Amino acid sequence: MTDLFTLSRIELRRIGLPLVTPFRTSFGSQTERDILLIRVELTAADGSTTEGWGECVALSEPSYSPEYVAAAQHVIEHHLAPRLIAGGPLHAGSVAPTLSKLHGHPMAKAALETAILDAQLRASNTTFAEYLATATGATMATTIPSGVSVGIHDTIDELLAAVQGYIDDGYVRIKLKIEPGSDIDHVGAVRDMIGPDTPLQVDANTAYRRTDGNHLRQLDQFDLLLIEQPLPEEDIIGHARLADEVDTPICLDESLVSAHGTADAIELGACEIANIKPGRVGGYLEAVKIHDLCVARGVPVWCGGMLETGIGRAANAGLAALPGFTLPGDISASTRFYAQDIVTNPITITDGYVTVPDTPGLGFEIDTSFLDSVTTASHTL
Ligand code: SMG
Ligand code: MG
Repeated sequence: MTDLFTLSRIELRRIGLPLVTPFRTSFGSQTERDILLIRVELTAADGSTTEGWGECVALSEPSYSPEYVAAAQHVIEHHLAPRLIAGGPLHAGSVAPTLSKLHGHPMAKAALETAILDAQLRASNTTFAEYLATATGATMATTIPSGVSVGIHDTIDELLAAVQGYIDDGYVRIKLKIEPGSDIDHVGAVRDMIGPDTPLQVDANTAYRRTDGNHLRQLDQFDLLLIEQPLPEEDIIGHARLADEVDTPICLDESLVSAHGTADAIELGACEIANIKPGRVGGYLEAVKIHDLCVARGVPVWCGGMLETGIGRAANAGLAALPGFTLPGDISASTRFYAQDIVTNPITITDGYVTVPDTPGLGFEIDTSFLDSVTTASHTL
């Protein structure tokens, strides 16, 4: 029986953080992040209050998915938060059911649920890993392998220099962003440079079409772990056909927005490996359901990234400590994207591994003065 809390305060904060280097994908280039953070205060039955934080992973434009940061803020202020408040006493597990009649907006919903989960765990002095172990019966890892996502570069020389830098940093798996025109040659050059033993995979962010099977089959020679989201997100049958045409396993990212849809994609043969991103699927609790169903079906999973700050990065590391996460995730050191993080205990890597946070809540501590210095707007409901 989970304790119930009153949602006594919700603060929406926008922050601006420059990226240490531009990050280019097939849908565009990011040079900075405009991020929405949610801070909640929960009041327990005994009157004590606890704060919690959640990060909304929506980008500033609807380019990765239909959500974007200003829309997420709007739907939280005008629809999600009012409905949660009207719903009465709550806990993290009641957020999704309460919001289920409101369609879409998984990243906005996830941000709210995450903040409530963080506060609830802090109130009971529980770590996220302890919570997940109790909820699933799983034995949690204490360290997880760290992969890095490398953007598209104009020239192969620039790409090789970037990859070499990440190899030097110790990353144990390289993911290359690809698009038509920056694919076969680029991947081949990287494979030649890093040798056969370093795990390598690619991510197209929907840049190809059903008719590209012959072209993508050229990637088979590079012994890749997977090809991530080659086709548009709604093209499940196309991914299933591609999985028959190409030897490299097909992994879905953008297409997977719920446990239900993931089960269907697996059944159709479209999803041989799953990228689990909590924001994309409506929160960490839905992400756990997807983990569990993939384990039951023998589908390997890994944790994706959305250039998170220390809030989302800590929570992702906790999630990826579940045993079904058998492939390295996009959980890199905070310094891969940011010169300074908004937490005092940013994620770092040691010998290619990230230590799973072990402090109560989702495992981060806010650096209040730095957070204030990068805050661009704040609004309390
Ligand atoms: O957080 O390390 C990270 C980024 C990982 O490549 C990454 N994310 O499609 O998987 C993906 C992308 C989505 C964001 S691109 C701006
Ligand atoms: Mg992806």
